[in-house]
Formats: sequence, structure tokens, C-alpha cells
Amino acid sequence: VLEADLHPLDNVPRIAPPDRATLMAKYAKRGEPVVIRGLLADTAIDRIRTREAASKAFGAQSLTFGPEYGIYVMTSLMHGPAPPESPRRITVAMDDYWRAIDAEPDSPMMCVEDQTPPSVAELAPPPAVCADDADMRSTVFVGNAGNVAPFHFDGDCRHVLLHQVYGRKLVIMLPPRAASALRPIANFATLYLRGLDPGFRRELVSAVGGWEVVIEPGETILMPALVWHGVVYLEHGMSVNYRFGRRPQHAFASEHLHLDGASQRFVAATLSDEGWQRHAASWNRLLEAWSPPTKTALQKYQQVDALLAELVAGLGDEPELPPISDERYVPIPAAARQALLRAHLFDNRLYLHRQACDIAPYAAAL
Ligand SMILES: O=C(O)CCC(=O)C(=O)O
Ligand SMILES: [Fe+2]
Repeated sequence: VLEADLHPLDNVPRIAPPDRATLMAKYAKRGEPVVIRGLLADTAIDRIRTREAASKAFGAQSLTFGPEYGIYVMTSLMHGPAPPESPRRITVAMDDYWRAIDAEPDSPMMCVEDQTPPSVAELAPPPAVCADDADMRSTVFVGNAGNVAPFHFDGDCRHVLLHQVYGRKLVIMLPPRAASALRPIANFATLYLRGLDPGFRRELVSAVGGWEVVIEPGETILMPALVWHGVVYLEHGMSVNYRFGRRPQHAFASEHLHLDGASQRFVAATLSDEGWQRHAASWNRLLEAWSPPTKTALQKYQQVDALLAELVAGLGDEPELPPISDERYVPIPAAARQALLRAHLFDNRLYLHRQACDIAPYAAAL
């Protein structure tokens, strides 16, 4: 990656650690990212800012490494799904991984979203803004220079504090309304991030009101829940994230709705307190559509999908897109899209409920 050619928009503010109320009200719930300097200044992880220091502190710790999602999906499409015990996913000590990428700098292997292991967690306790959240989760990412996290949004509906331990990363974020530009399947864009032309990238990010920033070791970026994000590893790097701050209703959405641009956009519109009030009646309609059982999961998907299309049209925030040529997208035939959708519905055991569920605990007060 030639960093000089990237010219990120660099339009994310940098702030000193805020209190929880400010972080939530001013940034997270409004869908606005922010970079926080010194959020983990009191913890041991903040003093580990190089791979050498990480190796000394927890190099013997094992993590699971595999190809990044985009490559994995492409390979599965062309060669069929990997068998469950596939050697494409390996569990090795971080030190072994680092030796392997030194020998093979273009390796597609990286650690994506492993639960933060104890030897790292004890050095990186959650910051005060999310330490009291019983629903908080922490995961780690370790990857080599040139690798990417392809554009996606995270279906858990939590806000994310992504803390950079060592190495620098370009983080590109697009608001939920950018979904149509990304032609997603479930929560993954088919727009290529690898090789994305910087001029076009900035044009697209600007057109949809998105953000780009390079984060440095010791910095923590808040990525609001359901924001699209793609990450380019400018150097070998490691991050720890803390995922937090969702309402029980958003946990329900995460567990019981299919992922796509429409469910993302509607749920994202309810993250702010005003949005939650404004869309309360629509939220309850969605719960009522979801609740009664259907003969097949696909029928339920079709009902929920139709209602979401109506709700999203009502948001009236469709962006004006620049022209985007088909070559910028992974070529996935319609039949493969259908197959991936069905796999998604069944892998997540969505919409297979056989009796009406109690939706009262998740309803919005009107
Ligand atoms: O840094 C990365 O590779 C991706 C981070 C990410 O997707 C996340 O924290 O949700
Ligand atoms: Fe993510």
C-alpha cells in the first residue's frame, strides 16, 4: 500500500476521553464516529505500541487465523465451502503468526474477531465508558500490512471502541444509508476494498457523508453501531475492540432479524433517543410481523423483508450516488446471492420459530 497515494479525507474529530453520557449522546447514538486519544492511558496495553513489545507481553498466546472474510467468501463460491476441520483456519501462537507473515508478507491470513484472550484482556481492561455494561464484548484483530477488513457492518448492533495497539490503519466508514452503493449480501459489501481507487473512494465517501481517518497506536476510534466500515492495514497491526451500549430491543434485532441494508437502516434510525420515539409505532409493527410463525423460514423472511422495504422508503434519506461501474463489485451471480441468503437464514436459524413469541419485552412504549 502506497500510503502517500491514499490521501484519506481525515474528517473524524480527535478528542480527549469523554464521559459516558457525552460519548453516547454526542457521538454513538447520533451515528458520528470520533477518535479518542488516551482512552486507555491508565492501562498496561497503552505502553505496548510495537510488535516487539506485544511479543514480549503475550507472543505465546494462541489465536485463530484465517483468510479475511472477502477472500474466504470468494474462495467458497468458487471451490465450495471449506470443510469444518479445514486447515484454512489455524490456531497458533502470535509469535508463530508473525514469523509466518515475515516469510510470506502477502499472506491472506489474519486474526479476525477472536474473543480477547485472558493474557491480553488482563492488560486491556474495558475503559470506564463501557466497563459497567454487562452486555459488553471484547475481540481482537491481528493482521499483516496490506491486508484488509472488507466493508461490512456488524450485526450485533453494539457501538464499537476499536483500540489500536500497534501499527496504523486506514478506517473508512459510511453511514447506513450508503447500503445501496455497496450492493451487500447480508452484512458484507460486494464493493471491493482491495485496490479501490483513492479518488473514487473519496468521491463515494463524500457523496454519502462518510468518514476516513488513519488511526495510530494508542488511539481508539468509536465506530457507531451499524455503521459500514472497511479497514486497510497500512502496517502490521493489532487492535482490541470493546463492543457495548445497546438497548435490549437492539439485542432482539441482532438475534432475530436477518441482516441486510434494509434491516440495518431501519434499526440504525432507532439508535438515537429521538429516532426511537419517532419510529416507535413502526418498531412495534415490525415485532408484530415477526412474531407469528410461518410454514417456512423463507415466507417469514419475505414478510419481514417487504415491511422493512416500506419502512426504509419512509426514512427518505436515499443518497445521491456518483456513477459506479459494475467492475468495482465482486461478480456474484443472482443464483449465488440467493444461495448465500438462504445459508444466512439457516445458519442463523432465523425465522424458524414454530409458535408466536412474546414480543412484549421488546416493544416500544407509544
Ligand atoms: O480492524 C479491523 O480489521 C476490523 C475492525 C472491525 O471490523 C470491528 O472492530 O468491528
Ligand atoms: Fe466490524
